[in-house]
Amino acid sequence: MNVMQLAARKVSRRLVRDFGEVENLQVSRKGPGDFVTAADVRTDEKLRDALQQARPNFGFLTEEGKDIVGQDETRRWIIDPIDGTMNFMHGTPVFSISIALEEAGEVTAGLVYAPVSDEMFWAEKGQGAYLNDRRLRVATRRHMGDTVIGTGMPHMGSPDTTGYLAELGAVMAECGGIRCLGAASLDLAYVAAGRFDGFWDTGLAPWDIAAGLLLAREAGATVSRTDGGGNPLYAGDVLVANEAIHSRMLRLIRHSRRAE
Ligand code: 2AM
Ligand code: CA
Repeated sequence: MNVMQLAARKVSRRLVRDFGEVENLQVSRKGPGDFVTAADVRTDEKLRDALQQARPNFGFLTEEGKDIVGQDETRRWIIDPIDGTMNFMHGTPVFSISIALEEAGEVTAGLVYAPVSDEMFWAEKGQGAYLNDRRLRVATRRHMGDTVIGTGMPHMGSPDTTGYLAELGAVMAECGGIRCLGAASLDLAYVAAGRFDGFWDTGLAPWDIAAGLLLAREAGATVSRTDGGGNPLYAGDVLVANEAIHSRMLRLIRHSRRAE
């Protein structure tokens, strides 16, 4: 965790400066709705350098680079140098650096660092989740009407917008409010922190959610796929909330699909 936090803080100084000059950044398109900034690539490289120096044998799975198998084939870093790239490009200060450590196929440590607000969300398996020095717990609200629910909206080129709108309609009709941060890692961190009572999204990549899922679990959330099934990490669809809200949201999402 120390190694991970040092790496995140080290690269964040330049990243925040880049964010201040976002108009001057060279941007390139990376498929529909997805953009890569020069800062993204540079941050990825610098993060890998810092982590590799500290743990030379570990591999990598990162959004910007290719997969690298380490000498130690059982350990790898799962990295998103900027989660919330759209926000970053549009001058909205809601983005994060996400770093997770996967050991023998299981994520054992994760951090989500929002450099503009200087919020370091972190968790180690079995040790709880934290925001800076403060222990995190999921919110205890049990009634949908009291909840604020986070979600990720489909972007250009997403395959099933109609299905999503049915889910959104169903959840919207019962919850207190819907929020969309535009950075899945932070949505999950917000559930861990009790700021959101739940979150669901589909079509996510492992680097978007590896650290955030551990944060949510360690804060006491129920974590599943949106059909209620097992580990969302490589499936990319996720439903996270306290047990009561998770169960209600699962039913709402299932019903909306059947009604479609
Ligand atoms: P990114 O910012 O690293 O691309 C937005 O709801 C979430 O979905 C973010 O975590 C974002 O990660 C992720 N995402 C993945 N693919 C995307 C795409 N093609 N367009 C926008 N967001 C995408
Ligand atoms: Ca991402």
